[in-house]
Amino acid sequence: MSANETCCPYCFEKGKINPTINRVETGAFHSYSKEYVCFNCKNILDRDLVEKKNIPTFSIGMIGFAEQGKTRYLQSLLSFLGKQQRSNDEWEQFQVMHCNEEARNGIHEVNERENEWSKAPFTLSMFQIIDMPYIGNRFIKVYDPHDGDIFTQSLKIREQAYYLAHCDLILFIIDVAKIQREEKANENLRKLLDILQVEQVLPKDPKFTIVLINEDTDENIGDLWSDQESLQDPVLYSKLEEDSQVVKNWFMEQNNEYRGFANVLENQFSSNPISYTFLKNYKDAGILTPLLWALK
Ligand SMILES: Nc1nc2c(ncn2[C@@H]2O[C@H](COP(=O)(O)OP(=O)(O)O)[C@@H](O)[C@H]2O)c(=O)[nH]1
Ligand SMILES: [Mg+2]
Ligand SMILES: [Zn+2]
Repeated sequence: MSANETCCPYCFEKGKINPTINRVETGAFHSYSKEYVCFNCKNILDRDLVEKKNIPTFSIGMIGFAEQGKTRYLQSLLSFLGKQQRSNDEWEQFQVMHCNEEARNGIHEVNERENEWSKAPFTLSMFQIIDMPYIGNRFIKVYDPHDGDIFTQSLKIREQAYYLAHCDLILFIIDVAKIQREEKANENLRKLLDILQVEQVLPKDPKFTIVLINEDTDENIGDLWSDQESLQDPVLYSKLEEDSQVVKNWFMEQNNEYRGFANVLENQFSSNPISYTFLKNYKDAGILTPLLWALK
């Protein structure tokens, strides 16, 4: 892709996107607004995304069975970042800027714009983080599927999870308490690995983060954030890896099926180490761990 080309975050077509200049009438006055519209899917693209090529973009694709917390995780991440921006004691310069309606409203419903693309099987939430400790500036795109059942069926994965191929990080959300109550849980996990293999919907060498959620527990599995004085603790990164290993071991001890799943994921799908994180509630800083891990 050449420097003046853009990869549309909605339809993934690459090309040069020229601005449209619109005359805006306000009473007796008028002004001009500049807008970028994708030549293929006609979605309006955030101006910064097109113009500020020097800010790196990072894409996150959600995987997880229905009702496991994918959408809730994303909503919680956005509200956590919003809270960080409002608090004035930590992350002083930090800002989060929403680049589309979906990110702004935290809504994750079918896009209602009148175009072909509105039938897309996922919601894209785009935002820009500015002066985040450790990370700096980034555009973040998060792809969240509408239909939670896509990850149990070959055809659906092929037709609907194509966004995964364009992601830098695959975020696998597993609600541990919930999945254990499901009859077909182990079978579904195994099936998913098979489908991912056959359908080849993953990017070449993805980063994976497994987010294990259990709101019912009193246990602390991994304690990355519990003794964290501040989010700016300089030793945070050195603890990330350690913590991930603790969570991974715990996960693999739960049952043999999980052990097999973790091993296959590690051996077949990525040469990057797979990171694990444990979340007891959606409000604490643990929600950030996958971002810190992925963007370091
Ligand atoms: N999306 C969402 N789900 C919530 C929220 N609070 C509780 N939940 C529950 O969290 C569970 C996971 O929902 P969701 O994230 O939509 O699952 P998904 O199918 O993996 O996207 C469901 O049982 C929801 O009812 C919230 O604020 N947003
Ligand atoms: Mg959802
Ligand atoms: Zn497009």
